Amino acid sequence: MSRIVRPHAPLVTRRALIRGGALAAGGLALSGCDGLVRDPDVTGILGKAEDLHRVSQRTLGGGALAREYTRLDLSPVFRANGSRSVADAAYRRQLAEGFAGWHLRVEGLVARPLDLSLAALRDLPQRSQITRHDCVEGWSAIGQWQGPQLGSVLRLAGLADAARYIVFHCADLYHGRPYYESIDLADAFHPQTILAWQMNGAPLKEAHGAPLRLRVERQLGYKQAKFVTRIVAVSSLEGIHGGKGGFWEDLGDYAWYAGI
Ligand SMILES: Nc1nc2c(c(=O)[nH]1)N[C@H]1C(S)=C(S)[C@@H](COP(=O)(O)O)O[C@H]1N2
Ligand SMILES: [Mo]
Repeated sequence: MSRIVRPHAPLVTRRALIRGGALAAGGLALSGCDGLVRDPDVTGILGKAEDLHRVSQRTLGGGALAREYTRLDLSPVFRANGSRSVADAAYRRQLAEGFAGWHLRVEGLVARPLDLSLAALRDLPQRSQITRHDCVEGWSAIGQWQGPQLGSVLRLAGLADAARYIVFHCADLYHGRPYYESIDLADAFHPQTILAWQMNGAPLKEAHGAPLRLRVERQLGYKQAKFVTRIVAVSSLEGIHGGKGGFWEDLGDYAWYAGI
C-alpha cells in the first residue's frame, strides 16, 4: 500500500492568516490596476509576498484609517518595549532641561532643511488619535497620541521629486546599535501618521520615546520609532545601516512593510 506523505504544514500565525486573506482578497483587484499601485523602486527590498501584501492593502484599503477608539478603551497599562531609556550624554542633558534646547532636524531631499523645536512642533496643527499598538512579540495596548501630522512637517520642508522614503533616526542604541526606521510616502502623508510628543494627555515619558516619536498606525510596533532626532528624505534605502530600512529589518529579518 502506498500513500503520498506530505510534509507537515508550517505553523500558521495570526498574521500569516491575515496576510493570506488580504492576498486572496487582493488578487482580483490587483489584476486590474497593478500598474497603478506597484512601485518598482520598492520591489528590490521587499520579498514578493510582502510587496503583494503592501499593494493589496493599498488597493483594497486605499487611504483607509486605522481603527480609532474612545477614552474608555485606553489601556490602564501601556508597557514600554525595546529601549526604555537613552544613554547618550546630550540626550540626558536635554531630558534634564525638559528638552528646551532640543531640535528635530529635517533634511535630505528637501527644498528647506529644518530645525524644529518642540514648541514649533506643538504650534503646528495637532492631531489626536486613540489607537491600538500591536507589537510583533504578541501584546497590544490602546493609547492616545497627539502631535503634528508628519505630512505638515514634510510640506514645510518641501520634498524633492526624487524623495521616495522617509527615514527616522533615533537617539538610542538598542543592543549597541542605532535604532532607525523608514516608511514610504503613502504612509508618510497618511492622515494618522503623526510625530507624537504627547501620550494619554501628557508629554511623552522617556520610556515611550520622549520627546518625539513616530506613530504610523497601520503598521506594527517596531515601525513606531521612539526618540526621533532626525528625519531624512531619501530616494533609496541602500547604504543606510544594513540597507533594509530599519533596525529589526536589518537584524531580525522582520518585514519592512509591517502592515496590520
Ligand atoms: N528608538 C526606538 N524605537 C522603538 C524601539 C526601540 O527599541 N528604539 N522599539 C520598538 C518596538 S519593538 C515597539 S513594540 C515600540 C514600543 O513602544 P512603547 O515603548 O511606547 O511601548 O517601540 C518601537 N520603537
Ligand atoms: Mo515591538
